Amino acid sequence: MQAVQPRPSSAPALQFPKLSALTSERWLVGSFVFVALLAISIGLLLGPAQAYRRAPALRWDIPVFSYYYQALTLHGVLNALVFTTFFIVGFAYFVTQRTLQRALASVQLAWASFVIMLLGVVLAGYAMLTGQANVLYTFYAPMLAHWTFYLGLALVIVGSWVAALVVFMTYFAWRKEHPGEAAPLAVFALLANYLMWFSASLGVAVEVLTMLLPLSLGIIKTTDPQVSRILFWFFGHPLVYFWLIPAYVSWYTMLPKQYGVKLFSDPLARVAFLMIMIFSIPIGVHHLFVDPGISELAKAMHSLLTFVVAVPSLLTAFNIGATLEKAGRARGGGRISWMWKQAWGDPLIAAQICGMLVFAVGGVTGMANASFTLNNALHNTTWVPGHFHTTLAGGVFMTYIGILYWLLPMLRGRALFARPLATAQVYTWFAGILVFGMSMGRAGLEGAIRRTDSGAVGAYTSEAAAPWMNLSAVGGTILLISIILLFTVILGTLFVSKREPQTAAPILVRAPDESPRWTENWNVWVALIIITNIVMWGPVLFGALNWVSGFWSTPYPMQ
Ligand code: HAS
Repeated sequence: MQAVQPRPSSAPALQFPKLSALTSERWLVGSFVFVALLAISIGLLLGPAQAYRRAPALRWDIPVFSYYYQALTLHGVLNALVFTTFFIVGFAYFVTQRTLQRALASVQLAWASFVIMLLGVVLAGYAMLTGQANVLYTFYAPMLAHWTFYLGLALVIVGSWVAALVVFMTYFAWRKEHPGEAAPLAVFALLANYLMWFSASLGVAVEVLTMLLPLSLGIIKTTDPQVSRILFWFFGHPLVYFWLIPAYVSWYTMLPKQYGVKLFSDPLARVAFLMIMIFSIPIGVHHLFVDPGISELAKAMHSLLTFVVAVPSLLTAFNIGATLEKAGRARGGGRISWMWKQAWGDPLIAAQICGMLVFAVGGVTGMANASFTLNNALHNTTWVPGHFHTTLAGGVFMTYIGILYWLLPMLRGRALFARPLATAQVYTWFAGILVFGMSMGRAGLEGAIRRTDSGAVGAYTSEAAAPWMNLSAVGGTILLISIILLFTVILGTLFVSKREPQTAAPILVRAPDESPRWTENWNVWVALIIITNIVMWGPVLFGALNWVSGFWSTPYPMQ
């Protein structure tokens, strides 16, 4: 195992080397990352606790959060909503400044986004910790939470919109001064991500503001769970690509820089990001395949487009695979041996490559979900958590770990603490998430139902599923070890390791000459997003509305 030696940077570290800009960057990005880490310090630990709770051989109750659904809600919301959003917004600010080589267009607005999001987390956290929001991270009706939960999450989203505005403003200011130049790939990808995120989150905003919040405040007494689910999944699927794109930014623009090689194809990468942006929203009915109120035609169309949205990931596998081949060959590898000539001993790189390998497993399970017929057997089984632990907690989170391992030292001006420990952390996560994800998947094939308190005393787990649920607890234990290592490395980097001022971030700064400018026709993309979603979602929503008793309500009474 050989670590990659830092290479001299061809681009200057930062064109605005004013101390004030760097200091404000450290505080701003550091604050986002801090809240993100705080969220996962609770959220991650609840993961193994869930695995123990559901393993028939253990049936161990979580001592603090005795109610299964409270712990599951905290686990999902803190990891999948709070950690991700804070991490992505902070990362996007950092990448925008560094690649465009200019300060953010409005530091005040950037701080406003932080304050709004933080207020949101406090409100939602209050509801979850006091057991008044046991509605899971997919919080549609008919389950109902305390109003602070909905208001809190709405504020997190509004804060992220403000953050998107800041990034767009910074890009437009840069664009004025660089009319003929393609935007750096990392910023291009983040703009696509924010555009998709803004469009998608309109669905959940409508759901929260017109249904869940008024309901929880007692302003309305009935609602329509089917419409609520439709509006949620308009947002819920693109949400997963909101998590994925920053990981792809790392693979496309940081990994090549860390290796000192050129990305195989910049134009192909841009096409992949555009495809994700356009096709990630009009496919969300694949979460509703078993819902009776939606037409077969809509289900078939959304199933078809779900396969289309896998194409940019296949393009990514090709593009990044070819880039890794270059890197492996540069390290002495041959036609096949480039694969094991990767920098397996470097935690920053190993985290990303191991993430890709787990993601490939998760991708295949996603394709199985997308099949209308297979989905009937897989939906609501533990196969689905198996899928998203290999995509989100595997591919995406492992890449975020790789990012954290260079970002934290830079923000703190200290070296990464105990590199061998960091490398061990990467491999324990890799092993743990594979064992956990695959055993959950297999238990699902044996009929284990997700989101049931199957660990409760007296609960029944089928004999066929039990060994796999027990194995998932073994995965959870390996992950627990990895979590302890992760926080040891993080705390050591923040407070213990030696001071080592760093300013050069491993990001490709300039777009290569072959970068196409047409990919930045944002008006065209916005028009396409609107048209595809009217065509794909319009009939679904129209068909679900209750034309007799009022659009947003059914005679379904809510407590
Ligand atoms: Fe998914 C449910 C379909 C991707 C997350 N998904 C979920 C849920 C979550 C989630 C959280 O069609 C559960 C929601 C809930 O709680 O109910 N998903 C897909 C499909 C894809 C997909 C087709 N999902 C993701 C990603 C996620 C994520 C990404 C998070 C980040 N998913 C579904 C469906 C459901 C679903 C249904 C509903 C299930 C149900 O019934 O409830 C695709 O986008 C996946 C494409 C990916 C690939 C893999 C490409 C491989 C790459 C790595 C290459 C490796 C290299 C390394 C280069 C085709 C890019 C080489 C290295 C060497 C050294 C050689």
